[in-house]
Amino acid sequence: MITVFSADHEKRNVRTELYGGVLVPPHERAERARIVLDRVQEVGLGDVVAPTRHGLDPVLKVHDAGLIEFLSTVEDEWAAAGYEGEAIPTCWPARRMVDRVPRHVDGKLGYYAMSTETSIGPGTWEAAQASKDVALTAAALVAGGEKGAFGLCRPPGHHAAYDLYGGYCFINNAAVAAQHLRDAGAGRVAILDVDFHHGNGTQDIFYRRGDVFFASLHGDPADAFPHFMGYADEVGEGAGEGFTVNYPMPPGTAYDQWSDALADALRRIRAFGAEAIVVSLGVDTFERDPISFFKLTSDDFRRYGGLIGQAGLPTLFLLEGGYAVAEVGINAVNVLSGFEDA
Ligand code: 5XA
Ligand code: ZN
Repeated sequence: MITVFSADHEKRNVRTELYGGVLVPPHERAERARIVLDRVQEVGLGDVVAPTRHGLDPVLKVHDAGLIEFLSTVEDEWAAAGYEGEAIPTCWPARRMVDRVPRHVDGKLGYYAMSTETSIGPGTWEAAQASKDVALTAAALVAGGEKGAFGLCRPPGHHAAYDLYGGYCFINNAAVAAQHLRDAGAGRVAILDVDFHHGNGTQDIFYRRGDVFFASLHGDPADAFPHFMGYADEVGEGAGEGFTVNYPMPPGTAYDQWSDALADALRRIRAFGAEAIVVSLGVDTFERDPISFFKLTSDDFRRYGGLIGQAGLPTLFLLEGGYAVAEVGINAVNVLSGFEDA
């Protein structure tokens, strides 16, 4: 399987994450991508290639132009405001307030952010663009006939909604890639989100569409980020009704229960008639992940890669979360190896 990777992910190198009321070094850090790449090479998964540049047109097919303009200017606006630290929102358009984009950068941050852990610093926007180029280049490989491809994306994407960033995400790589597969001729595309956290951004983007099916297996939002989306009764709306399926699961969930949900999601994807699958591959379902509460083992990742492979569809894997740094490479590549061996 070919891996697409860009060293430009290193340009996102923020120092802070607001976590537990303290500014800590980010869980989502460059070391993660280096370790996954090392593991890809160690097991000889296949060639590693650089992405080609795709510009912003594919991004604007699934995101609000206002969000993209904000992301492309916020680093300069924050510096011009004279602040010492990294850009973190402090104020939101909460219930009964006004839906209007403010002039000041503090207001814009609150308008476009869904959460506060995602500090922005110099190089964040460049890294986010490189990450979507990784996703698009890998999507083009699948559209061109590869059975599988791996986009080693960093920063991740699945929390980025039509007009929101957060949860370490800026551009929704899976959404951009799924749209690319549609535009390249796939009539129906499925997105399978196996990250521990609900893919609220991806759900938001496709919620009213019947051509892209979205399935997400995740920690119950009553107990887990993103808290305000991902319940089982969210099933899509209008033309999209019936094309979103959520599998929220409780603390302590292990492979038996989790893989039952995966089998059901794959059954639904087959029934939908998907011609390709985009997998939002977060490995923060791992038993020792520091910010999650599922109990998958490293062997379980290989097992479920095999289940995805048995679906027999062209499949694009895009890296999302996973913060047990010592095992992030083993776990992500176990999924890919399991898929290849199916
Ligand atoms: O998949 N999403 C993540 O891993 C980010 C979670 C951020 C929690 N504050
Ligand atoms: Zn996650």
